[in-house]
Amino acid sequence: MSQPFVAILMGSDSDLPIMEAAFTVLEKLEIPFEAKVTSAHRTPKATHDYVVDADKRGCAAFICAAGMAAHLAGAVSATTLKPVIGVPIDGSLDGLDALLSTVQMPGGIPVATVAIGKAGAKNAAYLAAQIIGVGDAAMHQKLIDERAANAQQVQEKDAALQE
Ligand code: RP5
Repeated sequence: MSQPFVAILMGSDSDLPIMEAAFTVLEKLEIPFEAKVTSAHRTPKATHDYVVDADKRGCAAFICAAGMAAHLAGAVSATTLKPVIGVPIDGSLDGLDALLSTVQMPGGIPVATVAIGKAGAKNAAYLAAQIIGVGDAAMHQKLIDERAANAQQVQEKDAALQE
């Protein structure tokens, strides 16, 4: 079987500039990923077929970004038992419409919904890394090291402030 990877789905190429924040984190952690523009509404069959295929090829987690009536993460979750992380995109109404569309899933079909926009894109990648880290000691250690480095940065900034 091929190496586990993360699949990043976007409802539109207009979501790409936001989702680049997820690409950066996955690249830093050396996690293979695929990025695909596919829509729950505009290309429902292609979305379904991609998810079924990615699932079979060893996708460890799906990250789905969509704005407005953001049903992509929900549609993906309906198709797979792999973890699905939803990133609401601000396409209208400050992204609140997308947040609610992504988070309000019926029982049994979960979507782990992160913050609206770039902060969410970044955390979606970290959450996918943590999911992989459950069964991968090397990934788990990378995340421990990264948190330690982040903590050290905060302490250094505070130390500079106290001077
Ligand atoms: C959603 O509608 C997409 O995910 C995007 O966030 C939003 C607008 O799409 P475009 O009209 O820019 O293609 O489906």
